[in-house]
Amino acid sequence: QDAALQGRFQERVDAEEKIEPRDWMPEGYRRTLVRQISQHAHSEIVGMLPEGNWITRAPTLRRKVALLAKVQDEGGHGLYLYSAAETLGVSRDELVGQLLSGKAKYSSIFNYPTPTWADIGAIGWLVDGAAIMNQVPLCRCSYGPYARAMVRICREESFHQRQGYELMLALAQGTAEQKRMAQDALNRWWWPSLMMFGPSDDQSAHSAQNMAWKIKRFSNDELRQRFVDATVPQAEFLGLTIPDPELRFNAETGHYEFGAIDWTEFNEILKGNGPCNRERIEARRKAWDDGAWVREAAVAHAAKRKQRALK
Ligand code: FAQ
Repeated sequence: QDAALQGRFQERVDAEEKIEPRDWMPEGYRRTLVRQISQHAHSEIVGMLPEGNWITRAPTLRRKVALLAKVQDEGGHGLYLYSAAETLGVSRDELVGQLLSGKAKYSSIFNYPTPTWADIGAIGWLVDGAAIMNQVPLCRCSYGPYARAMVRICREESFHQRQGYELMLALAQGTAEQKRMAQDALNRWWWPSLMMFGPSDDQSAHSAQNMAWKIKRFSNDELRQRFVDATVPQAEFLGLTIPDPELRFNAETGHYEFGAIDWTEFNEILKGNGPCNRERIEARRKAWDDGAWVREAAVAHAAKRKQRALK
């Protein structure tokens, strides 16, 4: 019977029908989605920290308002994504518990520091740029609640990316010192941004099954290549240099070829040994502890309302 259900499920996926929370689904499909959606949600929430570092120090009111709105959007993305994960039968408390205990992963990129204002530009341009490349295909993910959440998220990410590029443009066209800051930020964020797409295809444990289930539509390497092809001309327009001596355009393939990624750095970050891993988790634990009174008050308020309704 299970084989028949599996067959019917795969037919629906192949026919591009959306799978909804109450539909039958293989246990592996459910587990994979919980893993990916919750990691994605954690990334949004932890991703608020590197930029949050600059809200109080943004150079103008206009920049401050834009950054505040962007970081707030990221909190919102985290919440839609936790809600999408909850439709698969896990609770938000369980997922947050996995983040705080160090069991759950979040994107490697958020373990790097943001020492200068130019980092805010580089994050918007490169990190949101990479996020969009990876996430636009997720709007067609076979799981309905995740696909629908991604539509709104991608629209907002697109604004975030422009915010970052415009900031980089202002720096690149500014004083020599500002241009130097922009180049320094590009030097530090380029390779980590390429790592965001995940391990190379021959090392990617989940890709083949995820693509058969139409959770992923393109492989990690395909998306990484698209990102490089889109971003190199943007760097040229800024008058900045991509920190890769092996980068060159191949006129025959129409793609940029790039140097080898340092996977040791990536693996160390995944093991918790990146420059900011400990700081990020500590910040989230503190936020959880400091928010205890809000959760208690919300529960007490809900209980009171229920009591009143019974009277
Ligand atoms: N960091 O077999 P695969 C954002 C793990 S954007 C850490 O290839 P899969 C917006 C992977 O989980 C960032 N871990 O896995 C923003 C797996 O480990 P596991 C978040 C990584 O799932 C911008 C193992 O390596 N975006 O937040 C990373 O098929 C600015 C093997 O990998 C998403 O999460 C990594 N970079 O493909 C916010 C998008 N890459 O679970 C604030 C949704 C791989 O077996 C500011 N996710 N791993 O222990 C995806 O598309 C996929 O999950 C991939 C990985 C592509 C990330």
